[in-house]
Amino acid sequence: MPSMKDLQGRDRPTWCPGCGDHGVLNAVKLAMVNYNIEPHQLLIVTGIGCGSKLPQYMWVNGLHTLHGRDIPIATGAKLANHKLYVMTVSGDGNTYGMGLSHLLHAARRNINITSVVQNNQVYGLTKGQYSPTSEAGTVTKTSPPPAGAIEQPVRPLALALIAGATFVARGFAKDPRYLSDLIGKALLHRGYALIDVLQPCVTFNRVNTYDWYSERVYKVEEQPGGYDPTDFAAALEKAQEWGERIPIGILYQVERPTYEDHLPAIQEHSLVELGVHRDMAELERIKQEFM
Ligand SMILES: Cc1ncc(C[n+]2csc(CCOP(=O)(O)OP(=O)(O)O)c2C)c(N)n1
Ligand code: SF4
Ligand SMILES: [Mg+2]
Repeated sequence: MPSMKDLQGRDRPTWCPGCGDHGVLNAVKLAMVNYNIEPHQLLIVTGIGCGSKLPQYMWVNGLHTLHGRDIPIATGAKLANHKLYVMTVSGDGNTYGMGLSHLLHAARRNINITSVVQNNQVYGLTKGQYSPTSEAGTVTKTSPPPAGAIEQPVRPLALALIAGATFVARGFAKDPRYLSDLIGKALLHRGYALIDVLQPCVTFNRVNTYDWYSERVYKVEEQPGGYDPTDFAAALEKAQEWGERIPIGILYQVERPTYEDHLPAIQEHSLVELGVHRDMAELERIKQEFM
């Protein structure tokens, strides 16, 4: 079992003091400790943004890729070595803007990867423009007053559910222990898992602060009468609840065959175990067939 010290990165985070990303980093490490996931067993693929720098600040396999393209690259990595835990970690702009179509296809395929999304409702790295999850009316440099943002926000958990995700959850960066449990369970889950994380950006989002979220969040499993995470209709209702009350926890979890389950070529071995094809004469013969 790795310790928190084993997972310590060489670089110190450059995030602003108080940024919710510090809590997410802690939660990822805690999940690895508590769920016994060694650094060599996990690949974290990220896009571009403040949150996407996360694997640089810990000891793990990390692949920092292109804006919005972390999910297809994670999909390729998973198919090449389906014995690896593969997780994407990126912001709301990256994942629910440019990367949204990839999320929907990963969900319908039920590829066995996990996406953790640091949702701070702004583009943090590029200095605070409004993002796909900014509420209508949000005033930023790119959504000026009096109207502010004129679009309705994306409701990512509802979209993931409709698209076919088999694990849909929300965490809060202020509670890394609770979030780590969601991450650990998502990694062990067989199928596509989305965890939306309420992640305050203390520099550019002065509305959705730690206090703003703390006054609203509640854990679904603690609500009167309990909660059944296999009930799709209930999950869809919770996924759209936003404003006065914001649910966190596992909103939905069911079993369905994964994308990899349907691929005969990787049932016995992962592709990386098969090695490089070295029969040059055979390769030449195949080439000639296409000449
Ligand atoms: C193709 C492309 N378009 C735009 C950008 C500029 N860009 C870099 S980060 C970013 C938004 C980041 O926002 P988010 O994903 O929410 O991450 P945060 O910084 O808030 O963690 C944008 C638009 C880019 N790097 N590449
Ligand atoms: S700009 Fe916002 S999201 Fe980026 S490091 Fe600072 S507080 Fe965090
Ligand atoms: Mg963001």
